[in-house]
Amino acid sequence: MQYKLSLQRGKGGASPLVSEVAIYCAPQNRRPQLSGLAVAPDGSKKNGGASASEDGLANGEVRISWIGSDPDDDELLYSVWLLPEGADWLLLKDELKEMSFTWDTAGVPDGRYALKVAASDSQANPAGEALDRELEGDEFLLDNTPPVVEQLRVKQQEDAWELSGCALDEGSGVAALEYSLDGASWVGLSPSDGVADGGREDFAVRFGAAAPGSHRVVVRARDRADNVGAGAVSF
Ligand SMILES: [Ca+2]
Ligand SMILES: [Ca+2]
Ligand SMILES: [Ca+2]
Repeated sequence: MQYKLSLQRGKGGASPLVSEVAIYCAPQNRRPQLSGLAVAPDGSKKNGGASASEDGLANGEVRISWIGSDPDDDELLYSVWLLPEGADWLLLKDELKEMSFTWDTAGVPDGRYALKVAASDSQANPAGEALDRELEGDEFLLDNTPPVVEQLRVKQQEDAWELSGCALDEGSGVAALEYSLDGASWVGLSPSDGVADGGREDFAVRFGAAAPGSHRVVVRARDRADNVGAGAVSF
């Protein structure tokens, strides 16, 4: 900054005198920053064993979180937006002061979605000088539908029994299979192709001779979004 003062003698030839110069300027508002937009659980990613309930989330709840800051330390207000596939952005929540939002997805169709968060420093700046920032996250998969276990059959094979069937999950895919015979503990079940990872997993397992009488075997399947579906067969 530079300034110049032009001084002129007043009437009578008195010499002007400057004793102090003060300059006031308002600092220019700077834009908020946003990073780290995350969605959990994300049905398109392996959960790493952490179930939704361990995050303090109820079934069908999704936690959206981000990190916001402002170089001027302005208080920020956030809004969260949802983009369903093939549609326009919808406002999920605005006027948020916290850097997370728990979204209850009950009733929201399964599918692929994108999210964005916007931060504004309008609380701390006059109208016309407020600035905002938007951050769009990766696409994520919402899957609230449990797998279906079907075509369950038990066949006698010499001195053993063979259980077969399939598990189907159109959303995030089958991630784990287990069975329980007559209410005994759950036993892991390996799908026929060796890896539980697809929209359809066939399986067949043999177990030892059951005692005479009628029996019931339950098979349960978990998808990557931690939804559990089950089927049962009596023999
Ligand atoms: Ca600011
Ligand atoms: Ca599913
Ligand atoms: Ca597979």
